[in-house]
Amino acid sequence: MTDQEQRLRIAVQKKGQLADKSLQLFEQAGLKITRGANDLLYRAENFPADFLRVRDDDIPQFVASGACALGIVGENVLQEDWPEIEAGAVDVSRPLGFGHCTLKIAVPNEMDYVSPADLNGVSIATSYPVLLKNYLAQNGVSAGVVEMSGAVEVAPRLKVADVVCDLVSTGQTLAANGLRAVETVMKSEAVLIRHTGRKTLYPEDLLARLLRRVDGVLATRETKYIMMNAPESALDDIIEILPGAGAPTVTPLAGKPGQVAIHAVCQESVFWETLERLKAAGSSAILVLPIEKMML
Ligand code: PRT
Ligand code: ZN
Repeated sequence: MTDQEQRLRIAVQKKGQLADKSLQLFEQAGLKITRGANDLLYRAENFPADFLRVRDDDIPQFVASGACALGIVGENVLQEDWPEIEAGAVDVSRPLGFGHCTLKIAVPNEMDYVSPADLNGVSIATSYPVLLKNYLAQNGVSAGVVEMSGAVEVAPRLKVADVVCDLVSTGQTLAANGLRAVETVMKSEAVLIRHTGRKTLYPEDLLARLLRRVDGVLATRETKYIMMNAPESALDDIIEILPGAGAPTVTPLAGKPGQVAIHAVCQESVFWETLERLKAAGSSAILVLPIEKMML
C-alpha cells in the first residue's frame, strides 16, 4: 500500500448548509483540521485523514468510486443519485442529526389545492427530478417536470413552471415567494456515507477507529450523566423514571443508613419534568451533567 492509501479521504461540502457542521463533527472526534492553502484538500494534523471539499452533488460519486472512504451528504442528494450509484458501492452508515430539511411540493398561494390529483397536468420545477418523479408515480399523478439547478422558488413567477418541488427548512423562502407547501416528498438530514465496493481500499483499522470516535460524538449529543441521592427503598421507582439509563451505579452514603447515591448515564434527553418526577419519588441533590467524550 502506498503512503497515499494509508490516509483516509473524506468528502465534505465545500460551501453551503452542511460545510461547517461536517468539519465540526470530525473536530469533535479529536481531529485537528488545517484549513491550509490547498482549498480543495484540508489535512488532519493528528490523524491520517484528508478532507476533499467539493460540491455536495459530487459526494455520492466520490464515495461510490472509492476516491473517498467516507462522505457527508444530505439524504436527499444521496437518494436522488441512487439510480446512478453502482450497486453495493455505498452504504449509509449514520444519520448525523444536522442538515434537517424536507423536500416539499409548494403551490402559488392563489392556486386551489386539495390533493395530489390537483397536480395532474401542471408543470413542476425542481432540482430533484428523480425523487419527484417517484413521488408522482406513487401517487398516480401525471405532471411535467422542469429540471432546474437552483433558484427553483422563482419558477412560477417567471412562468417557467406552475408549481415547485424544493427543499424547505424554515419555510421563509417559500413564503417570500408567495408559495405554500402542500405535500411532503421526503424528509432529510445529513448522513455519513461509506465506500463499500472494494473493502480493502482503505485501512479497515483506521476507518474503524474514526467511526468509533464519530459514534462517541453522536452518542454524547443527547446523553447526560445524572446523579442523585435517594432512599434505597425508592430505587425501583427511580430506575423506572430515568430515561434510557440501563443499569445505574448505586453506592451507600456514608453515615446515612438506608440512603444511596445513584449515578446513571441517560441515553435520552433529561427534561425538567423528569427531575420533578425523580424529586417526587424521593430523590434529592439531583445533578445533570453533560458528557464530553464517550467510547462505547
Ligand atoms: O454548492 P453545492 O452544490 O455544494 O450546494 P447546494 O446549493 O446544492 O446545497 P446547499 O448548501 O443549499 O444544501 C446542502 C444540503 O443541505 C441539502 O442537500 C440539504 O440536504 C441540506 N439542507 C438543509 C438544505 C436546507 N436545509 C435548506 N434550507 N438545503 C437547502 N436549503 C435551502 C432551501 O431550498 C431554501 O431555498 O435554503 C433555502 C432556505 O430555506 P428556508 O426554508 O429556511 O427559507
Ligand atoms: Zn448542490
